[in-house]
Amino acid sequence: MFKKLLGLSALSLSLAATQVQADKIVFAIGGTPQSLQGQTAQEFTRRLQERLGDEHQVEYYDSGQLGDERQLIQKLRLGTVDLAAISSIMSSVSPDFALFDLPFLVKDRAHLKRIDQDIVMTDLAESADAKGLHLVSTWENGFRHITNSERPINTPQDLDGLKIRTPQSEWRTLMFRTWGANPTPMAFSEVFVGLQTGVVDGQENPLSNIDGAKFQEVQDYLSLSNHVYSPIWLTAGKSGWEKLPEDVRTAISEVAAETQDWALAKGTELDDSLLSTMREAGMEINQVDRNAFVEASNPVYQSFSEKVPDGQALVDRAMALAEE
Ligand code: EAX
Repeated sequence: MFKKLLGLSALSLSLAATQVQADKIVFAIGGTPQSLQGQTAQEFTRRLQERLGDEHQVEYYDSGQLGDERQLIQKLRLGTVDLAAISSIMSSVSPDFALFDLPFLVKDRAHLKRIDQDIVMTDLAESADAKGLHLVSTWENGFRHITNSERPINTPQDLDGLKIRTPQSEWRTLMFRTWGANPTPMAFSEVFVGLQTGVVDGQENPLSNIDGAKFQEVQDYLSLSNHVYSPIWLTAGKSGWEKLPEDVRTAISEVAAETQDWALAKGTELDDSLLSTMREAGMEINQVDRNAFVEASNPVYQSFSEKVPDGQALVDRAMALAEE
């Protein structure tokens, strides 16, 4: 009798254990909680948890606690992380994502939404799929600007010799090398100390990432360049995604799409309000000479059309979507 009971409870315990494991959805980002990607990820987590109810538990980690974006991609493929937000380094997964590393291509958020619908969720999602990743939704990192500790950047010549930290993306380093800077790729979590100790002179990020990581405390100049619009993709590992129950996949996809609208609206609002935050922090702010930068950017477009299969066609399609 006792033996039987013991056997039963051991069985139900192990069943419960598998169940808890199967129903946990691990979600991680590299950014800080205050950044737009952090706020978006929290909003998504809250909405998804509400939608899924008690049977599933969304476990959320930020600030690179589960690894930087490069490591998160590995973990998505291994299935130890279910969902992650991946930004600029998607171009290292598949080069067509470097479409977002073409300077001044994305005009505004309305243009972005059309590119998302007609190019990202079709062509780029297919490329990601071939590399073992499932693209769930395009969220916002934001329009990027340049900060540094030496001087205002007006033209590419002003970048001459400056060590500018970039994400670990060969396209972003190409862009900054083309403009005359000395690009230094490193993980986001190392940037504050890099700027503080002078290992690098500057960096480039959207205002919400700058504020989220408090770069204004260690940088004197903010040059508004809007050089690229940087999306952040909610991504799953392909095989992990296929193993999720269908209702969970639907819930994730629908909640992620709603969260995209939230993120774009929030991004618009932050672009405005964070300028005052930067000014109040004592940064000297200027607008770059956009035409000078556009003129200096041709080699990046050239390289994209040479190196990326159907690259020129992608650029033409993206540009045509600006007109609507
Ligand atoms: O979490 O590495 C970067 O600069 C990216 O903007 C990243 O998304 C920050």
